[in-house]
Amino acid sequence: MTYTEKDKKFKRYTVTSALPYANGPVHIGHLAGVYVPADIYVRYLRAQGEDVMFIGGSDEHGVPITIKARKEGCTPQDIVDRYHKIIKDSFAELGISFDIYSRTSSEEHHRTAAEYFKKLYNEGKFIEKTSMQYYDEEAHQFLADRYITGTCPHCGNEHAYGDQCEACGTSLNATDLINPKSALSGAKPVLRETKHWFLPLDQDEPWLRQWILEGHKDDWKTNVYGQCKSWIDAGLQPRAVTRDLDWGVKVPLEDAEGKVLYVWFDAPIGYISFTKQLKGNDWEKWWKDHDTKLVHFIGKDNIVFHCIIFPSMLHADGSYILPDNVPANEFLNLEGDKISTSRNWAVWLHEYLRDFPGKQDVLRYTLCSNAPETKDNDFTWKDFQLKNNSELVAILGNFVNRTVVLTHKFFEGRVPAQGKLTELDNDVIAELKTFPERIGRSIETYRFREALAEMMNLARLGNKYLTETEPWKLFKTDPERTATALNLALQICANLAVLCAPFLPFTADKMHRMLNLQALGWRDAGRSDLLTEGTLLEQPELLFEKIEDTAIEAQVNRLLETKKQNELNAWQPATVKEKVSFDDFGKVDIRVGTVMECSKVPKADKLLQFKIDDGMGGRTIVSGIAKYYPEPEKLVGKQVCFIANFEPRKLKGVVSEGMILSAEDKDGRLVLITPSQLVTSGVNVG
Ligand code: B3M
Ligand code: ZN
Repeated sequence: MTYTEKDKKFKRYTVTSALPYANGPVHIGHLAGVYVPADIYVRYLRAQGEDVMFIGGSDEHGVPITIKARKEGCTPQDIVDRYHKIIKDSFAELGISFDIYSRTSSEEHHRTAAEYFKKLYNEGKFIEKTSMQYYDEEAHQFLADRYITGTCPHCGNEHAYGDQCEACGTSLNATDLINPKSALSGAKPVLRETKHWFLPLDQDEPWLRQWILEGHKDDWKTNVYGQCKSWIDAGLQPRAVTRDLDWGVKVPLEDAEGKVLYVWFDAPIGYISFTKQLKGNDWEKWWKDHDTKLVHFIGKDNIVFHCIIFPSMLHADGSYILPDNVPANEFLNLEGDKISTSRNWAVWLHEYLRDFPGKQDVLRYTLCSNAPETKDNDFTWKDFQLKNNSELVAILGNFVNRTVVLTHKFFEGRVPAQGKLTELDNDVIAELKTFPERIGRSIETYRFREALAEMMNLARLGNKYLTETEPWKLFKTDPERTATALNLALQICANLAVLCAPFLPFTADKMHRMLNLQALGWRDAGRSDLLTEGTLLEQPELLFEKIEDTAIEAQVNRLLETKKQNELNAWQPATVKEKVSFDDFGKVDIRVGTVMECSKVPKADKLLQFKIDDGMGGRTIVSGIAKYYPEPEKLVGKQVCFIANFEPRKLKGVVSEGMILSAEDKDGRLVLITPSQLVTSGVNVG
């Protein structure tokens, strides 16, 4: 029995988390937005004794996967096999407690998705339409979704995709793009006729309006509700659910050669097909019984698919329940910049687990306490370190450690007796009682940051109680009072072991072991007799360790390196300057000279001073290339090009009579321009 149900008591919960595309590993943005909150939610419900099905899996279709395979010269199956394993293993290691983590390339999924389509087709739920689609005549292929790029008609972004502009978030049709270009060959695509099946979303508008805009005004998050409202108000359009591609679930019709289901049609059916894959399970009760509460955890870019398109598919079938809530989060940025797989600007889960072994809960804690619940948020490594050192170590770890250490010191590790209670004790006991409901209410309303903060407040209460009772000072004079104080402190520890479990499951396990605590439910929490007198505790074990600056610097340096690399990759030749006439060009007198002497200009680290044989008695030229030629004497005898009629200038006290030409490479390095064969000093260049 949970705390916030108004009129309806559900018998069970089906909780889904967005299926990550298996074209890359999972990063902290995915975790903070979807998997950490979903896992907290289901762990909490299980602790409440609820019947829960937590579904996850890899989304293994869609154009990004085939594009990646093409780039790497392997098959799409190779790509999804590789990333499905990395994703699945890293989720398991982080303690994301799926009941099943499957994949959309599985046979059961293909069968389920094809049958789903076939049923709607047979019942006449689709419109069949022949339309003009972009086709690449060089690659002999239709260009669905990301196979086509161009300029976004809404914001002018030149790299928008055929299905979406990532700069402004608008979802697009390929034919909306200005200057469309094939991502396969770069060619300008042509329009060709092709037949597809469309879900007539325009006909769904009345019930969607009623169900979402009237029915969920108060319980759906404002960002989710707002997006739905603007979609519906803008007028829904029929949406194609098939594509001309060869990677995906084949369209189960005879006249559909070379066509597959649109990835956003098949992927959400994955939630259903994965439920079916759990053996010995009556899958239908999780999807068709109105006493089941369906909740989808997703990121904000998936809202329309989970609130409008998938519900329309479920509604078209007619036998399914609809989601009760879709608590979508905003985005998490990394060190002030948008997380990006292609720019490698991310903290990858599998790399975190490698670099910080045993610290799963630190990441879970940081991501939850900073989750982008109502607005985009930023992850920084400094903040990660701070949250660990001054919250987990200093508040929660410190309280539990002090309590267990003192119990060992004064009572041989056995839970001491609770004697006469003081007013302070009674206040603490009364306050303790309020935590399970407060935390539970926040979780049930998808306010996970608030819930986590409340849990930490209980640890703060524990620390305050220890500070006020000072059991370490009391033992000599008042062993009985010491016993009571430590007993109560231990009861707070036991409560923390239960209440921190949804957020910090590894820490909760450690605490259960250390306190010799049997498995307890959420409803047991709040009590001050969870540990019985005389129970022998295990040796104290530190719950968290300080994270040193060096570990943080290593991560920050890796990101700086990535940034540098990205800048190099993004390099493009400068735009060509305005045209000049032959006569104008002729005004610049460029010549070849031979280096006679070369040395650093004293007190100017950037400058080299050249003595050049210019065939006219020699001249001095100063050039700002010292950084790139650390041994200037080695330039003697080399030939360089210089501007002979450059206005003389004084640089650091030396008069420079010309300018030596060099090329600036993309990393900013300057390289001298030199003739390919020796020529006479002083000849013209032109
Ligand atoms: N794979 C999109 C995404 O990762 C997609 C989610 C599918 S959920 C059915 O953003
Ligand atoms: Zn745009």
